[in-house]
Amino acid sequence: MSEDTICALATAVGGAIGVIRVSGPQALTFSDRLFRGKSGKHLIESPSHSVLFGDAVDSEGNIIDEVLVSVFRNPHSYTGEDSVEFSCHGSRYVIHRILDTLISYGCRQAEPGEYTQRAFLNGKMDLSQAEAVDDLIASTNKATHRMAMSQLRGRFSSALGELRDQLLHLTSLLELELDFSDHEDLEFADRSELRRLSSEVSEHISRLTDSFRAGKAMKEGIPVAIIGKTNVGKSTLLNRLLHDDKAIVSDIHGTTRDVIEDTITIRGVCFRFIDTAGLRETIDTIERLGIERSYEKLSEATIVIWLFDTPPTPSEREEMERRCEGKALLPVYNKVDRGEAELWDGVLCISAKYGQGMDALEERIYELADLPEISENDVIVTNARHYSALTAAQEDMRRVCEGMEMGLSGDLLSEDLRSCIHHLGEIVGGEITPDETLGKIFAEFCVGK
Ligand SMILES: Nc1nc2c(ncn2[C@@H]2O[C@H](COP(=O)(O)OP(=O)(O)OP(=O)(O)O)[C@@H](O)[C@H]2O)c(=O)[nH]1
Ligand SMILES: [Mg+2]
Repeated sequence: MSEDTICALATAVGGAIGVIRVSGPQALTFSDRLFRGKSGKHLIESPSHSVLFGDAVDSEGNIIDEVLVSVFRNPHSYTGEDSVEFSCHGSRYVIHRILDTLISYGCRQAEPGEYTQRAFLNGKMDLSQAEAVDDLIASTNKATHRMAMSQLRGRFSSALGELRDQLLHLTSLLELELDFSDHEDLEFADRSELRRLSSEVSEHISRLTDSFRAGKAMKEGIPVAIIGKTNVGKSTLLNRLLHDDKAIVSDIHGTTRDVIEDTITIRGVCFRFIDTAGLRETIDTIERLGIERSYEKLSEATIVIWLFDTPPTPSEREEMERRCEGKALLPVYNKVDRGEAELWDGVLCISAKYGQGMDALEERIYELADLPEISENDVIVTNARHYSALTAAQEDMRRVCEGMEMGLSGDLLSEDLRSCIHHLGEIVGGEITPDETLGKIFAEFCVGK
């Protein structure tokens, strides 16, 4: 348990109400000095989960604000420590006076994520759940919300727990085999069961690792690049999709020179649309750099909208298909309002300027994303730290399986198994998680969470 008591504003500045959190061994004592209850009741006498109404007063007895105070007693609080939450009015001035008073009594301003870090250190949640708190705060749509909730509720942790159990079972079977091997008259234990178990574990880890592609895409937005020649209407389309005048539009060829991107949600899925510099031969250095970036963005995209306003030649088509190998390529004819739709049988026709065909385009984009429908029970890896630990664990298991095939001795196999257990343990924050790792994880959080 931490020795110092921390305080911070947990809500955003500027709302009607501000919530100030206090947590630590002296949370009740410090808060009680600041609080004058209408009923005359003191916070230190209040049971856990009670709410009191009264005044917040400074050290000289001046009333700062009327407040509602919630009391949570160790261990029944978010952090697992004694905690108090003041709901005051959202004035910046009021909030600062309350925080200053608490600090003058001995509280310390909390670091980013320090409440959640304490919750983790006090065993209220494991590391992956703590990280899910941050994801939940950042969630902007159904998919990211579901993934964060599933992780917060420990679905991922329990999947990892199951894997750990299987790995421990494997290790114990190997140890048994080692014990037997001391007796020369006994044969090696049957390895087919070991092999079956190993490949089961290995497959399970691979499934988790594979889910990262979708998880990452859903969290950061599925990248959709808008590519095409100059002046075909790429920036107009971006603006139309975003419902915003984000990119400059003009009839001058080569208007867009840098990459412009932003995210929107289509049917609950986050897409990141990327407008790029139009493709053409040019001697302009800046424009050429822009075009190079267009190709870079194209290579990062999952879906490529290839926009044109005149028919592409077969060789242009070939070139685009070559560049988009492994991606979803969506050819789209723009400026259909000019009335040439009949030329474009089978091609999606839109008018970015006037909005024709946009519903069909969004529908196609959604289909091409080809995302699995996720429920709160699905385990999808969304965090790069988890992914790299899983990749390491997968590599350990590959060696185990290979070793089994080659008939390696049990002690060599156990080493890789232990390494695998260790890598999986890193995700939930095993017995020893270095301070540096924790520092990095929680530094990403906001203050007050
Ligand atoms: N008629 C018509 N004109 C359009 C449409 N979409 C875009 N335009 C016009 O086409 C011109 C070029 O549009 P932009 O969006 O700047 O084209 P771009 O592809 O981003 O061009 P660069 O940035 O130069 O590569 C502008 O004058 C737009 O108003 C459309 O659907 N119909
Ligand atoms: Mg443009």
